[in-house]
Amino acid sequence: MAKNIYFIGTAGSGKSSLVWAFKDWMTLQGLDCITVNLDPGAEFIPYEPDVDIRDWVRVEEVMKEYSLGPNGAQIVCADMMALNAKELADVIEKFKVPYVLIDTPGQMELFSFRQSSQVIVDALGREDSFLVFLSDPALAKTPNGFVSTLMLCATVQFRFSIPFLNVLSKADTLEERQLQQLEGWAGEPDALYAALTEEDFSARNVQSIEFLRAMESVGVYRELTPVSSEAPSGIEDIYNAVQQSMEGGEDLRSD
Ligand SMILES: Nc1nc2c(ncn2[C@@H]2O[C@H](COP(=O)(O)OP(=O)(O)O)[C@@H](O)[C@H]2O)c(=O)[nH]1
Ligand SMILES: [Mg+2]
Repeated sequence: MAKNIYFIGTAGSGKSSLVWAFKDWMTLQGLDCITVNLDPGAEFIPYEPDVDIRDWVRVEEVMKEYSLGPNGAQIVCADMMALNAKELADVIEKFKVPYVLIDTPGQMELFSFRQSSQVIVDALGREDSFLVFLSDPALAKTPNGFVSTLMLCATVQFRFSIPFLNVLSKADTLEERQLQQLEGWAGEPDALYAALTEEDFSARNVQSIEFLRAMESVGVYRELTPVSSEAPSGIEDIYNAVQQSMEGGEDLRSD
């Protein structure tokens, strides 16, 4: 069975770039994979997807056909994808590759909060799925934003209940000092509590601390893996996490 790796994150967090960089890395390692675009509204994709949902569903066409604006059409498209789930699974199956890299819609909620994504995950094989959640440094670099991105990640994890890795995308855009600070917050809740208190003493942050404590106690608080599609860096860490989630973590590379 192929391993399906989903890349999920807020708009512009770097999903498509990471799919491209991951594919590139896999190819260099001699690992066979295909890329799947699940964004029916994608205008530019930095790689040539092997399987493209736009062959079945396109936002511009739905806008014309149903006289809808872009937002309404995106939602209709997200729901229409479920109708093509079986066919999509059949097409992917034919490639007979061990890894399927799946790029999801730009707007995270279209994939995370619509029922159709569950239909797709099931059709492609839930048991063999892995989720890479991208935290955007633009949001994650302040203590309050960091908590927000952890909550988004927790929400996605809660929706899908499949093994996942929380990555900090575009790590190359951060200075070493900032990167270390973020890694500190991720690895050490007390450092984040302290940063939140330092950031501001308002009720808003007291609430963030309470949220964080709750997340810590349910085990959502996990490490954050810095990656960059530009550098590139951290890609192997994603691969290792995927391997570990599979039985025995067997490495398919030739040596
Ligand atoms: N510096 C830097 N920029 C990145 C990286 N990944 C993505 N970007 C840029 O961020 C923007 C959004 O990336 P994209 O992959 O389209 O995000 P998506 O909406 O999540 O698919 C683009 O302008 C990318 O060039 C990265 O690792 N480093
Ligand atoms: Mg994209």
